[in-house]
Parts: sequence; C-alpha cells; structure tokens
Amino acid sequence: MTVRLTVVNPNTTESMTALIEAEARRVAGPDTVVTARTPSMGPASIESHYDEALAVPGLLEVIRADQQADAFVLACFGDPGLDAAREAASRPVIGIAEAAMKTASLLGRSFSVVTTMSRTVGRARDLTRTYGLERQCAGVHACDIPVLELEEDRDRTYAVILAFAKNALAADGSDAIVLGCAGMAGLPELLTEQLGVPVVDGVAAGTLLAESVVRLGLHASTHGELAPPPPKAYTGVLQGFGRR
Ligand code: 2AL
Repeated sequence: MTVRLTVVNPNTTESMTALIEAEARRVAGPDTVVTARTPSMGPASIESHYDEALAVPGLLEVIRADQQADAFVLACFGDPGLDAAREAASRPVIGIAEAAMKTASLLGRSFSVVTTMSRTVGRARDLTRTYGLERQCAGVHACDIPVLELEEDRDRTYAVILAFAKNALAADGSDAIVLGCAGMAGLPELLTEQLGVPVVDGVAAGTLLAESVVRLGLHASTHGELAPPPPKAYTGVLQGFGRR
C-alpha cells in the first residue's frame, strides 16, 4: 500500500522546506511518498505569536489545494493552526510539537524541550498543557538562535544545541530531549549518541506517526467539532477561503 504524505513547512523559506523534506524522506518507509510544500504567503520564519497567526492562511491554502495526500504533517513547533488544518483537511494532520512531545512521553518519565528563541517558550509550555503533557515536561530551554540561523552553520548549531540539551537534562532531571524547531531536523542521531538519552525531532516523529495512522487504516474524525467548517462569505484577501 502506497502512503502519500504532504509535509507542510508553515514558513516560506524554501531551504528549510528542503531540509524538512530530506529528513521526512529519510525516515519514511519504502512505500511512502513524501512531498514537502512551502506556502505562497506568510512569514519567512515563525518565532512570535504574530508570525504564527499570519502563517495560518498560507498553510491552510496548501492543505485545501491538496486532495492527493493521505495525511499531512505540520512542520513548525508551535503547531500553528493545527485544529483549523484538521477541519480543512478531513484527513489526519499531525503537528510536530504534538508528535515529538507525545513520542518523548513514551520513552522516559519526563522530557526537556530545547527550542529557539526565548519568546517561543510560552507557546511550547501552552502546548504541553493542550496535549496533557504538563507533568512530563520538566522544562523548556531557549538557545536563542533565530530559526533561519539554525541552517547557516550546522556545526555551531549542533554544538549549541548539545550544550543546552546537556544543561537541560542536568537542571530538569529529565530523561529525554525534545527539539523545539523543524530547523533542528536531522540532529537527533548524533545528539542521542552524545547525550545517551532519546532525542526526539518532531519532523521525523510526525512523519512516522502520520504514516502509521494511515497504515493502520485510521481516518481523521470529522465528527462534531472537527467537521469541515461551514461555507460562508470571507472578504478581502481571504475571499477564497470561504468556499470548500
Ligand atoms: C519554528 C519552526 O519549527 N519553524 C519556524 O519557522 N519556527 N519553531 C520555533 N520554536 O522557532
């Protein structure tokens, strides 16, 4: 059975989409076709509530236009617009924060998140509550590398994340690390080796969870709250969004 996954990078930086696609393809099974997509509008990176809000129309446009995918992965750690994406898709949509945190919760008693900018810490904490993982999340640590700088010097990024992860494990007494940005995809293997604890990247975890639910023959619940939104008039630049 062939599984078609669309991995949406909710920011508009193509090089980051390429990184995300490479990691999703690396972990996906042989009969899984992975396509990564970049929205036509939105912020170059997502590291504020403002960025998150304005990333949502672009990612919804990608999802609404894609009738081929069996499931979607939303590849930004704030899981922007996840509920709206589920309503719009009527197929499984997996957010990478949800995927990484839920996977980490299976592997140890507690995890620490190592994320990008300090201002994203509150959002990560909110998500632990949303996903019922507040008790398992022992701490959220910001390395203060802007999202787009993660790509610039991978050796420096790796060294900084390693140092923050070591400190997080010691300070929090946790036993797993969750990486808090899609731009950290590809780092876990080496980090796991160095740290001796599971290091979970949401792009990899989200891709395999999306693949799993499809292979299990499970479809998204469109019952009740997650039914497709009722058509209605949308105006201005959002005009096209009111139609199914
Ligand atoms: C992210 C992410 O995963 N992509 C992006 O643009 N911003 N998350 C983050 N915490 O900085």
